[in-house]
Amino acid sequence: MSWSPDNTQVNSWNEWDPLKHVIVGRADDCHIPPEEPALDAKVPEDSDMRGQWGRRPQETIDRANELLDNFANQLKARGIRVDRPTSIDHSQPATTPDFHTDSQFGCMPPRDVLLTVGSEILEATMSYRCRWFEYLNYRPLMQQYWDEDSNFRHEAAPKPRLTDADYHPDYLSEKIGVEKRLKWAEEKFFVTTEEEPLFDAADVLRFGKDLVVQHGFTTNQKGVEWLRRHFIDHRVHTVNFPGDPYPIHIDATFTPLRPGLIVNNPQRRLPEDQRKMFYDNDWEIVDAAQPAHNTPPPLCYSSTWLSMNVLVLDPKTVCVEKSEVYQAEQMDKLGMEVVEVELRDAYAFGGGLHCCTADVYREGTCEDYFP
Ligand code: ABU
Repeated sequence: MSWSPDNTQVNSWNEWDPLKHVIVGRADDCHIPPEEPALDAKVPEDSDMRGQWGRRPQETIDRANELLDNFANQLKARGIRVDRPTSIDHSQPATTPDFHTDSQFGCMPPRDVLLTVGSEILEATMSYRCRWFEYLNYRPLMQQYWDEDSNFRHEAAPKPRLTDADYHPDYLSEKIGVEKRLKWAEEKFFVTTEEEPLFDAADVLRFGKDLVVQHGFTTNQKGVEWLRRHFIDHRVHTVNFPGDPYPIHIDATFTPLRPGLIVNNPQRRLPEDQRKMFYDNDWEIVDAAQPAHNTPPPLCYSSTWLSMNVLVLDPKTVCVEKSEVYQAEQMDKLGMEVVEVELRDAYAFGGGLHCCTADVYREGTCEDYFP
């Protein structure tokens, strides 16, 4: 069956094949959650977010939604079907028999929660307590896809317990310092323990038959092992980026643009021994351009490297945030047509252009790029 915007089909095997159907997040009712171990470990020590929590100011929610709506319309104008989540009430506490936190997070960014591999969409375990119920924002869409596509596989990884045993207490100190954080990252000592499998979907990059997974704050080794046992027809590779003192999510660090070409954050270079599979198969890994900004926008969890958090529409076309002029220039030199998208005022809601989307359908099949 060929693709039609009216028939849901779930199919996406990599980060670059022609995009036809995507989910774009919403900023609705987004909260800065109260302190909790894994979240605190990610908030930079000098951040304006330390000690703050509660619903984000309405004018910032409205502005972020304006930008997300515009992005959705840009994609629709290119013939791409865009679906949006249904916001739950994020002011509600998240309580299970094992933990309690006073509020939730939001329905941005979907990339953290939903991992599409072929005809499957897998809900990640997540590792923040405030994000435990986040999948509920996407359940109306999952139900719709289930009803419309008889091949769709809706899967959910085992919900973690997220007791205190999931977090290293060393990371709970107020002042750790970047030097110690970098040493810990080098030693692969992260905030999450190996108590149970944990992963965020945004730690996974899809290269057809190969899945490349970052081990860091949000994904532990058991999480990678769970993915390996789940995707039995895939090869699952663990990667680390020791230059990152706050390692969550791979998509501001390692960005494939098309078969054979990856852009890598120059402060978070993939170690030489982990490059072998790429070099053995004639892939090029180039340093990303510098971000255009020295600091993230206010109340933002992410780093300035959202500059390279781009959405590839097809192997020749990429969406780049409008103010990220150096990244756009580099993409142009790498032979990509650049689509400018204004999103910086939505960064604080959970990320950039890759983060704020989740694939539903890309043309193409499962290829072996690393035979
Ligand atoms: N969600 C991607 C954020 C990564 C970073 O802060 O660099």
